[in-house]
Amino acid sequence: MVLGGDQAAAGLAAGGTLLHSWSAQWRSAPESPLWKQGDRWWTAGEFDEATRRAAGRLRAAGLESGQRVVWSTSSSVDSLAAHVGALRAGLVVVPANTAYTEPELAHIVRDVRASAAIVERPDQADWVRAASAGGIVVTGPSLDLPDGDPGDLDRAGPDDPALICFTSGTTGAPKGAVLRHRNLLAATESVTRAWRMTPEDRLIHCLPIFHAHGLAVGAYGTMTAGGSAVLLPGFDPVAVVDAARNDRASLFFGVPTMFHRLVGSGRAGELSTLRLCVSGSAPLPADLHAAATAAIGSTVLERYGMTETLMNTSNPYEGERRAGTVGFPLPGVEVRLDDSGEVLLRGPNVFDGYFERDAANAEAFRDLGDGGGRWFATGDLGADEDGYLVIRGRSKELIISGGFNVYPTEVEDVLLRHPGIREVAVTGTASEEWGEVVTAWVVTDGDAPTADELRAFCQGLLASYKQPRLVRVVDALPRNALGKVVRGQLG
Ligand code: MCA
Ligand code: AMP
Repeated sequence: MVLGGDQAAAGLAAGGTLLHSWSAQWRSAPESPLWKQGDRWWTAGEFDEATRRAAGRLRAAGLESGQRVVWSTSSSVDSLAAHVGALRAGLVVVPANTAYTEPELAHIVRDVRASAAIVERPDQADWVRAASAGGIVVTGPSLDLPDGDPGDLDRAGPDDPALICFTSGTTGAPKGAVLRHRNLLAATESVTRAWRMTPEDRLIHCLPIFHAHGLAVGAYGTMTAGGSAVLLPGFDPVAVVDAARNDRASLFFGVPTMFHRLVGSGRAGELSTLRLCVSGSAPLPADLHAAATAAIGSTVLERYGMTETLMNTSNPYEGERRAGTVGFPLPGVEVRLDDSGEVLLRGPNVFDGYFERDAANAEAFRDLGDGGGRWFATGDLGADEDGYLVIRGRSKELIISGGFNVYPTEVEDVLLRHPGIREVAVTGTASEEWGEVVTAWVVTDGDAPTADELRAFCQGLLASYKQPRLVRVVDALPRNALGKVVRGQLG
């Protein structure tokens, strides 16, 4: 099956970058509101100025185009200005979850040979310094560095790298997916068109900005549409409904856990004034789709994305938004199912490789000899239901908890260091609130550790969302003829 794909017909812009489109927008309407943080609104002109200042400071600190800047902060206008300023100066931004512990952050800093890090906590700053070879610029989100001349901005071209986003992909240690300016432009434009985003739109932004959902769809989408966003520091149902009412918001983007909590809050009906509520990053079960749709009073739109490809498919803005499906390919995106049902993707949004990972890159892409270029193998299993794509499961061993990805081997490697654990396998257990929670299946020599003990053991080694919430003791782990653990037979 092949779905979608005609980029020319989609009329996507070619040749430019998001930076050009944003700066043109800000120059033409400098008084437009852009971000609200706390009680303060930032106009487009103020933000433009803040990004120039940020670019000037980063350059004055000796940073040059192409160098990598690790960026690990919670949502704030300062942090977004630092991010955009870095891109405007030609730097490559490497987003990292603020929940990462020292080994997780150090891996990223070393892997990309970071020249700078924008972090918000003193412990993060210490970890970055310890992990780098020296000479690294370490600063906070407000870039407390001497001012400098921003010089020529927005010089990066469509083929230049913009972001390196870490993910474990289908296998192995976390690796950096290199997203080029042309990938960001294609993905952002296709989403803003598909969802009819305009300057009138106002997004309730409560997703973390260090993942593609909050960053590319939320923040870049807002800037590309020329709209505005209320930046919330995290997800709180009361703050979300307050923003809908007090700030006359029109859009909400969230993960299924957020929709679950909104329904549970009893206040989802206050979102009925919104034009569109979008769910993504993890499967939205059909019953949660129905409950959220009934509570909000308008049909939630589910879409499907991935760090390596940004946004792939979406239920239609007009027409049936079908529960349990992720809709149709976005403009320019081609979707194909191979014989095993694996979802393959091709299009201007799709990255072209992990940073310095030849072996992983050879495995990730397939040339099917159809003359249209290589396909990216997603590790997701799909089916075609009347042209709607259904994600049936995953061939990659990935757990998605509250929209965050957890790779079993990463957790197993840490748990095996526990003196009471002889063997361990990690799986996801279905959870109404989280989608899946991390479960450790352990073989022990004596008394089994409790989940709390294991979480305490993982402190400082694994981000909290990767730590097991459930522990199951078994006599032996199921293994195949080669001795490999068959996680699928657990639970
Ligand atoms: C927080 N905790 C979690 C999670 N989040 N545990 C498991 N899974 C999680 N997702 C931990 C906290 O550290 C805390 O641990 C405990 O759970 C309770 O926290 P709580 O206050 O209930 O959680 P929260 O802070 O309200 O966070 C829930 C959340 C958050 C708002 C749903 O997880 C979230 O923002 N998720 C969005 C993830 C996302 O943006 N994914 C996009 C990536 P302790 O008690 O030990 O302190 S995918 C992507 O980008 C692609 C392109 C796509 O398709 O979108
Ligand atoms: P990440 O690597 O964090 O970007 O996560 C991408 C993965 O999230 C995809 O490969 C899918 O497995 C999953 N995903 C994202 N959106 C959806 C969705 N709407 N339904 C099912 N799975 C999804």
